[in-house]
Amino acid sequence: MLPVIALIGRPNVGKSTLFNRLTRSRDALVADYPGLTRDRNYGFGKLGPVPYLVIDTGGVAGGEIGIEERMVGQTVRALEEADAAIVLVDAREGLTAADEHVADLARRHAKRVWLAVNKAEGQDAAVASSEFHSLGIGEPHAVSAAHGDHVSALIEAVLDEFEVETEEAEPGEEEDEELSIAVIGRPNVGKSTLVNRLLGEERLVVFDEPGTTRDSVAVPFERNDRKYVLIDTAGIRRRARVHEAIEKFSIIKALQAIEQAQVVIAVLDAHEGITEQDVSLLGLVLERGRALVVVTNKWDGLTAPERKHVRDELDRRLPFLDFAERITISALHGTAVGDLLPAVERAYKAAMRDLSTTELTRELESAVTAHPPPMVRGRRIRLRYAHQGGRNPPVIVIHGNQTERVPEAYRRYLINRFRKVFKLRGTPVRLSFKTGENPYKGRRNKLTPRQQRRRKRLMKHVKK
Ligand SMILES: Nc1nc2c(ncn2[C@@H]2O[C@H](COP(=O)(O)OP(=O)(O)OP(=O)(O)O)[C@@H](O)[C@H]2O)c(=O)[nH]1
Ligand SMILES: [Mg+2]
Repeated sequence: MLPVIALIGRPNVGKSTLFNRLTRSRDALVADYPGLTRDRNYGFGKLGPVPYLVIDTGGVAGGEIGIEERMVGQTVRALEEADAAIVLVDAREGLTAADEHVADLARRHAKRVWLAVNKAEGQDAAVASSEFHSLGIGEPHAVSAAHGDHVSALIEAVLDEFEVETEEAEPGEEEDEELSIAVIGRPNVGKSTLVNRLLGEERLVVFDEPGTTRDSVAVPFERNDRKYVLIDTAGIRRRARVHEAIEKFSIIKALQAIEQAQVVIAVLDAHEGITEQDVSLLGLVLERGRALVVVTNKWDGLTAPERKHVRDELDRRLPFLDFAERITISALHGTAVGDLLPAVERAYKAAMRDLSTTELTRELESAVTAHPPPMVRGRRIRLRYAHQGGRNPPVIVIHGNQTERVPEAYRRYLINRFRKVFKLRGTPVRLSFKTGENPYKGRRNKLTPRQQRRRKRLMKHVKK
């Protein structure tokens, strides 16, 4: 389980700015796809050694009723789902009554509280912090969310007591180990019915316990001599009870399940269509780099034009998921449910594929020959060689010059080439660019044309 951090504070103190900073590190490897929303309230993050989840909340002003009440409600829920809260205040505006109100909420509902004095760039930390001691929620940490000052130190302090999860361990790497699958989706899309179908009746009685708000249920099972673990976020219940159960939907629970799983089955509802919540949850699967199978449930009883409409919607709303296999099913009748595990296996196999440096570099060269990267500031971006930097999801490391300037569209072009050639269907693919050390960096303007030619020759030498 990842530690969960909630960001709370009155309006405009910089919660969303801090959220972006705390979640960006992981996004850096993820291409910007059209349709992939980044303005959301939940995110994966990893700024230091410990990965975590962050919740952004709306501002709590204190006083007025109406919107304010809803905000407080949301904030309290976030605090209850979180392991720790960071209360943000504004160094420029100083202490306000609303800050007292927020501190009070934190005291009452948060498990652990940290105090961040934001917008403190260019100020003496002790001076910026001094008046906030009186909030009585601990030592103030002067930070600048916008500039990133002291944000790492703050987050490391917050996470200090949580275990370091060794992310690179890649559980289930050996063939005979179990494959863990998370089933995620909005309430009432049919997750529990599907899980029941996958597991078979006999298993269900044993796991007839509704999950708590935070915990998902992990159920081991075997199919065709292969061991699986199903991580169910809805709480697995006996068939008869599936319909009575009012599911308590928690994005945090879904994110924890995504984190734990090797492959995600995302369930959509053909009758309801695709909602904002579906889009943002699926975006998070992509950002976390999980292999994915997209399942559209309740396919029974739809007319041909309705089916076409749903397919078109999928294309239109989820273009960033075109890498994933799509399967239409009826969990209720069991139609096509048997296609799921084979698709999960294909996705996992793609996610775990070994890519050779020779083949990657050859493909990079042919991609560059077909479409050279653009010129930037009069110099062409050079991409020289590629090798694999990780699995599940596959990371392809590309070395060259000016690589930090490779445009998004070009990154997507490369990803699509690699995806096609190496058959990486079902898994996100990440590119990581490395610019070679240039010993003349920063001195370019001082060189005469002759020196520049000499430098070029030297650089060739350095590369070998
Ligand atoms: N100077 C400075 N400005 C900042 C800093 N952090 C955030 N801001 C600015 O403060 C304003 C509000 O930032 P947001 O991150 O939207 O604040 P918020 O707390 O999410 O606001 P609500 O969601 O409306 O409650 C924006 O104009 C930010 O650019 C900082 O560290 N320094
Ligand atoms: Mg905000």
